[in-house]
Amino acid sequence: MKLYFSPGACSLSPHIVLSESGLPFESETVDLQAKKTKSGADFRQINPKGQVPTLQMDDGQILTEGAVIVQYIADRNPGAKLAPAAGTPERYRLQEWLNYIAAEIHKGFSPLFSAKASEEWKQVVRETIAAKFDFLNAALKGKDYLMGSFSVADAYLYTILSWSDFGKIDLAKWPVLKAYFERVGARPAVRAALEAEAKARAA
Ligand SMILES: N[C@@H](CCC(=O)N[C@@H](CS)C(=O)NCC(=O)O)C(=O)O
Repeated sequence: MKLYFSPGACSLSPHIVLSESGLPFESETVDLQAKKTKSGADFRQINPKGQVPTLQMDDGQILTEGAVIVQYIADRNPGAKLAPAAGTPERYRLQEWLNYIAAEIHKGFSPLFSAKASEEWKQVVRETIAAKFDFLNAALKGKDYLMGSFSVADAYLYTILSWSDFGKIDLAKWPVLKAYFERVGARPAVRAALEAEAKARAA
């Protein structure tokens, strides 16, 4: 498996999952502006969407869309228990979370990264995100992780929450969510992925 990633981007989610899985993998950074990989390849030839995360699977095929990539990785090592077995009701619960994180939270943040978005619009975006954080804060009450035990959905939500400071959203307003963010961030495999991305950023 090979992960194409950009340090700190949403590709951190599968990077965490690879780290949690204990599976061997390769990785390469992508310059998202230039659409070039670190080794100089034209990234659009690898993924015509020009987006990370992008995963080269064991059979050489390219897989895109973070919510799907993390499930592929989890299914490569069921023993790591990163996702319930396919076809079970619990797997649909996981997919319910992954789709919510992708469609509502992840893409909800996008305007906060846009140089073209006005400060007025960004404030509207922050209010929309705040309502979703109210929901997450309530949903996580009494739970360590979204599914009870750690799953790929936590890797994804952690990644998006890590953008809060940049987006000028103070997580302290949601104490349960903040404690959850710190809990996920303290996991050794998560720390390892963060360190690998910091090193890649510095290289
Ligand atoms: N639908 C994709 C979206 C991925 C995405 O938004 N990737 C961003 C980084 S977080 C990206 O590659 N942006 C560069 C671009 O869109 O040109 C997914 O869920 O994986």
